[in-house]
Amino acid sequence: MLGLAKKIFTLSRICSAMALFCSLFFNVSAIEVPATDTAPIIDGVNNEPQWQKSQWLAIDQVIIGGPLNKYDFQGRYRLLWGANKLYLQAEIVDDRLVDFNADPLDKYWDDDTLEIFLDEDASGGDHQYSYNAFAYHIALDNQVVDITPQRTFALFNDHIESRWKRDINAPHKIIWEMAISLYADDFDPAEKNSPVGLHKGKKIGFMLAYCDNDNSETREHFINSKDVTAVNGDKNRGWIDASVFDTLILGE
Ligand SMILES: [Ca+2]
Ligand SMILES: [Ca+2]
Ligand SMILES: [Ca+2]
Ligand SMILES: [Ca+2]
Repeated sequence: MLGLAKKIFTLSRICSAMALFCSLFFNVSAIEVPATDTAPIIDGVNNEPQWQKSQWLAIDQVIIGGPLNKYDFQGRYRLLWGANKLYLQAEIVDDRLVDFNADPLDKYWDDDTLEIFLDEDASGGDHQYSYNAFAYHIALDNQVVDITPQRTFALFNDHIESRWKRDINAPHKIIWEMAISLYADDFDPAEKNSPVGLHKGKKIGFMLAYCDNDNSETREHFINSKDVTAVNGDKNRGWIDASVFDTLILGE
């Protein structure tokens, strides 16, 4: 028994020493999310003091499209958690906001859309046609869409409360705020599902991206919070494989 404990201890020490190497080699990183006792108001206005607890993180990795200029797109985000919700505030600069496809279930990825990748138990793995993880697309009308196991598109509006507003001092800048409920991989739209409870130390798979279209039939850029290793030349892996997400750790 002692021998086994020692082996586990030794293994954990090796893993700790390897953590930096692993994080560099596999491009996996952990983000600590501060807790808040007071829920921010989801109104697209950045005036709650609790946001100051959280560091801004960049949305700056071009996954689809050519080089970006700063007028075309800039983005950053920060996170808080509390009361069994994950709170997201994103600051987006986009020269033209478009919603060409009015039907929220029609080619929603070709309109300006914030995309939240969430893997409630940080399991990683394939989630393209399962609820092992979600790839929520939040449209400019605040509707939330993902693909179902039946390979159809469906609304998940009760999973995410979302509001955005233009900054009156910088009209191309918007503040987008969300309160997100997390659902486990046993989610079943035919049943009544309860959101998962959150606690300090919980790990959650997460990434954030923006689909930017301004003038085109299909989106012009897809910009991610994380660089993703390409498979067969394709970096757009988040909607298929939760193993490419970052890991959130819920903190104090
Ligand atoms: Ca607010
Ligand atoms: Ca743009
Ligand atoms: Ca999962
Ligand atoms: Ca746009």
